Amino acid sequence: MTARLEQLVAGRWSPGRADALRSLNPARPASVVAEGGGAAPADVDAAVEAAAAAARGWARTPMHQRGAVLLAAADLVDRNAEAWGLELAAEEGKTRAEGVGEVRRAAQILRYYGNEGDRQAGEIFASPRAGEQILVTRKPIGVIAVITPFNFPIAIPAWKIAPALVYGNTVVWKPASTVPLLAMRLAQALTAAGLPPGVLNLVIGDAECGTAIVGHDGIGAVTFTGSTGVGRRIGAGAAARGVPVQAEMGGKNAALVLDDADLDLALEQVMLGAFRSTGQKCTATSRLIVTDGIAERFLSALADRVHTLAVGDPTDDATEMGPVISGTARQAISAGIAAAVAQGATVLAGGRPYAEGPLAEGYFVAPTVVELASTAADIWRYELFGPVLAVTRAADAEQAFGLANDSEFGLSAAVFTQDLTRALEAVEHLDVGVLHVNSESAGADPHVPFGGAKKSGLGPKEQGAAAREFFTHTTTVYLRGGRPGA
Ligand code: UN1
Repeated sequence: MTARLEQLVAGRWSPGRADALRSLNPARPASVVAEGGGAAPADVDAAVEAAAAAARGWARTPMHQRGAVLLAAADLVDRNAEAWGLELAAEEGKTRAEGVGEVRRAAQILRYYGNEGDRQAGEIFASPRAGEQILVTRKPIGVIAVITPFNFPIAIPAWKIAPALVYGNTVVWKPASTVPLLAMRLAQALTAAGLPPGVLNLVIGDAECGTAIVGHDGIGAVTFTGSTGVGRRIGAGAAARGVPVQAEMGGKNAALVLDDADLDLALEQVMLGAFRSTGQKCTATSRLIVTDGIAERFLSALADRVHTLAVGDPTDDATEMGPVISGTARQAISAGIAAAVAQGATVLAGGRPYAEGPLAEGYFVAPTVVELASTAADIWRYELFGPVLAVTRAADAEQAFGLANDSEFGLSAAVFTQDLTRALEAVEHLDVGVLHVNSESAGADPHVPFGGAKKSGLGPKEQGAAAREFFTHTTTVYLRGGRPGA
């Protein structure tokens, strides 16, 4: 059954005034998941106006009360986890188990920020002057533009919208147009939880609609997760207008399997890092560096495991990996694999398109492992955002660290070793925003900073206390009593 795609502006749900948008099931593209009018420029204007009109009242609402709305929404999201997780699998293509897990994760994020009122709200410093204290208080920015990607259709929106709201901002949110149903689910939960009209506005539209939002005069800050190209364009445009930006962009994340690793553990974790969510995570493992002592053994076990990975309809419980998001994505990833082979890579597993049957009809890409002839290959540098792992060998740990750092990106990495000294060297040498020791390169908890080093991101990090940096500004108050000498 096709869901009705609607916009939420000023507390009212209605179809947008632009051409119809539809989201498809990437495993069976003939089946339409949601359909309805996309957002037109007039819808964007109305959404920004509504958010601006709601800003003052929401900013004055006590933080505990704002948090209570998030906590109530978290309960609703949790209660619907099974149903919405299944919808997520059908609309985005990750497996049902991952879909349900993601919906629960969204609830966990809402809960974390829902409790923000119980935490420290600012700081007090001593003053060099008698009778004075210096307070640093936090205030909301105003209207935040939230632009979210397809790959975590409910968790990433939650981790941007929840802090934006709890710190007193209002929001105009544009999700990826491939996943409108899950966006509507989150907005429905927040509305049903008691969010006042206009505090959250959902506009679902094309890239032009996104450009209209981030370039709108009424926007006070932009938070974005998505491709490097789009993130940099948003950053440049916003900087020219003096608008702060938080952009979470590319990764080319390495897993390093060193000679002393527990190979069974490393194999299981590399599989998860590379192929969960069909490799469509900015934190996915897309490069694998193995040291010579274990290279043969590890790569042959990896190829065997990849060959048996169950690829299919993500709503089927036996499936371990679903499709990629679209035909365009399938084509770009397949072209990336072909280019790697043309540049001398050896295919250890996968590598070929599905020629017939349901896997050829859906947007499926075979889980693929290629061993590179040289790290000059494009696949070593450019993110494919799909189930493709590029492998190279290193003589020792030191060379492995150097190879891992050989990237303009520095989002996450995973290192597998049982040697504490090596693990500490990895912490020191690897230039990344998130480092996993003996676990896969993806995964992030809501109470700690998330974001990349080098060119993976712009602006303050996300999550935990880091989110407060972005979603508030400070007022430094030199506070003295009114009576002279007192
Ligand atoms: C995770 O590693 O679980 O777009 C989260 C992404 C990241 C989130 C990754 N911003 O994939």
